[in-house]
Amino acid sequence: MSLGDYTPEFLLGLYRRMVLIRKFEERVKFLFLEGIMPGTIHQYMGQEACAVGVCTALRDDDVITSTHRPHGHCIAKGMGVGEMMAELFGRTTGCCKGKGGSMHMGDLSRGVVPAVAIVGGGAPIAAGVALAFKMKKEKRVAVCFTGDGGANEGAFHEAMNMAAIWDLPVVYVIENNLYGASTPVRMVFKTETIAERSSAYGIPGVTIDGNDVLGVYETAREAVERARSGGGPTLLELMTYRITGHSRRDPALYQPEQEKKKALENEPIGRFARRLASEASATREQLDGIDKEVEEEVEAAVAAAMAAPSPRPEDALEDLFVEQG
Ligand SMILES: Cc1ncc(C[n+]2csc(CCOP(=O)(O)OP(=O)(O)O)c2C)c(N)n1
Ligand SMILES: [Mg+2]
Repeated sequence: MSLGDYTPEFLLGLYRRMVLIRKFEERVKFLFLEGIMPGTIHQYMGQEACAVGVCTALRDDDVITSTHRPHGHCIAKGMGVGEMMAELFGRTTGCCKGKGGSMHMGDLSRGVVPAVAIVGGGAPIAAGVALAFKMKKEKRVAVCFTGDGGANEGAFHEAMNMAAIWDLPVVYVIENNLYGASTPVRMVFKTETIAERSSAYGIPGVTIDGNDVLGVYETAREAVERARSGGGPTLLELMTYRITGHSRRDPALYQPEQEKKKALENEPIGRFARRLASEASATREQLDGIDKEVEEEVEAAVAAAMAAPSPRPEDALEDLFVEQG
């Protein structure tokens, strides 16, 4: 479909959410490098179209599982940057009251299962969430985000097989950013694509451009509708690129210069902005206005997080168990 098939509000909404992820990540990177923010971090720059495209195809009551690289998924599913920034600072106003940090970011009220940093670990959890929806006859959908590395984990295959035989309402999204940490995908996959493995489970699978936010949205919408209407799981491989290191101190010297240069030209936000402007769906001033608003939102989140209290030692044992009603 062309841009003309969508309202300007919808298109600018996609743009805004991608920019919010990028500006959040860029600010966080500097806070870390300045030594102001504790812990370690895996950042999402360059992959924004994957999270935003997929999550825009979801309802608020649908549920996602995430990875060690969760910030983009959380923002795309509707979590606020305030509760996320506070979580990164380890403050009580954070989404996990400051006890989870980057790699356990999540908020069930927004449909985000707190992230699991075990590579591939979200796959069986998403199958379980989808099985619960099916057993309760709720028309809700689970989405598992994972990386190319996650797709080579044993748990991933078990989950895919179970999801397939039980026609579970789940979509498996592989963000193929060409590297698992520093390992290039070509060294660890014998197949041309990862999606072609879907035939082994008897489910549909497709590989698409993961830096085209509208294309991701449209393909995800089909997969989500198939899942919601009882058609079972889909394997969706999104081709993308991490335009930052694997974790915060990684200079990514293993990424060839030419490859990085091409990836920067193809990064999803600039690409979508150019398309919006050239097809007259938005003016440069509108886009600049959004960029500025988003910067202010992120700055306000930093200020609020830094002013918030840290958890008390005596609170350490709270929130460990959930009472079942
Ligand atoms: C089971 C397991 N093995 C190894 C690690 C260490 N580790 C963290 S991220 C990562 C690479 C994951 O690559 P991929 O799934 O492609 O995700 P990306 O980092 O590219 O987003 C590794 C090996 C881990 N967290 N869990
Ligand atoms: Mg990867």
